[in-house]
Amino acid sequence: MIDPSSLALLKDKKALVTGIANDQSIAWGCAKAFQAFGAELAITYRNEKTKQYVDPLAEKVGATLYMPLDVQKPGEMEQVFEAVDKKWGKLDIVLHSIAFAPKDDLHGRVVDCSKEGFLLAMELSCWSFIRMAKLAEPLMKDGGTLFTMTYYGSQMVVENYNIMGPVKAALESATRYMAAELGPQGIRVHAISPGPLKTRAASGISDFDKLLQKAQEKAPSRSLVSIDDVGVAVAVLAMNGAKLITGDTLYVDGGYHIID
Ligand code: 0WD
Repeated sequence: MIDPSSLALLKDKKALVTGIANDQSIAWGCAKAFQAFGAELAITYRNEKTKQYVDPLAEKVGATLYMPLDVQKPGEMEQVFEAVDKKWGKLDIVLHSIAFAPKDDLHGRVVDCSKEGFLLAMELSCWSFIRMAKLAEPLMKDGGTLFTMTYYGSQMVVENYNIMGPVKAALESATRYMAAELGPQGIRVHAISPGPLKTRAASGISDFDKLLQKAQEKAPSRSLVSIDDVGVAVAVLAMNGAKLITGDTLYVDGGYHIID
């Protein structure tokens, strides 16, 4: 018989999960999987408005730390990492699942985007991951794993993805550089590229239903991905057994990206 505790492959690991907006969020799928494999969780919510949707979720997974984090607010990220340090004195896993672009810039051509919109999208969706890695580094004393969420629109021109394409391309490149820089300390850095999922963030993209339909028809699996599919894949990569995988963009898309 299998001893269930032998399956707790993230036992004793401390994980910080950011970017849960509600129970549809990709970050929620990851939090559930981390917890199922035995990790202890710190969870952040964006602000008082979104807190009500995240409260029951943080409770469900028994989050030890529960704090606000708006990556645009100066000092708030530092406070989160200080609290983690105080509580645990170490950190094993960080999940960055945050993206933002102003509506006008997201809905227009890349050629037309404003400087302010471009810089804000880059700051919140890309630089915030770099900053998170910087703050996590001293806490990842036994090595660790940093994750961010990206999308295929970084590699190919996906209709309506617009300005987020170049932003995600920068995020994937930052992932490679940080993986090279932090690798000697046993810190791995992954960009996860899920297929389209109907979340709050996705509702900002025009004709998203068309994207879902195309994904289902074209992917070799002929199925859409769920947040649980993404969560389990991410959790597996956080396990010690995956210690030599780093720096890649890993697709959880039913194989969509290999098909012409
Ligand atoms: O199809 C999709 N949904 C895909 C999403 C496919 C591939 C990748 N992704 C990416 C997104 O680009 C993003 O990086 O996954 C990540 C998570 O997105 P999600 O799970 O699809 O969307 P959602 O549930 O809306 O979570 C994104 C959250 C925000 O939600 P709200 O609605 O509260 O803005 O990103 C967070 C926030 O929780 N967020 C921020 N968190 C802290 N500070 C900030 C911020 N300034 N801005 C957004």
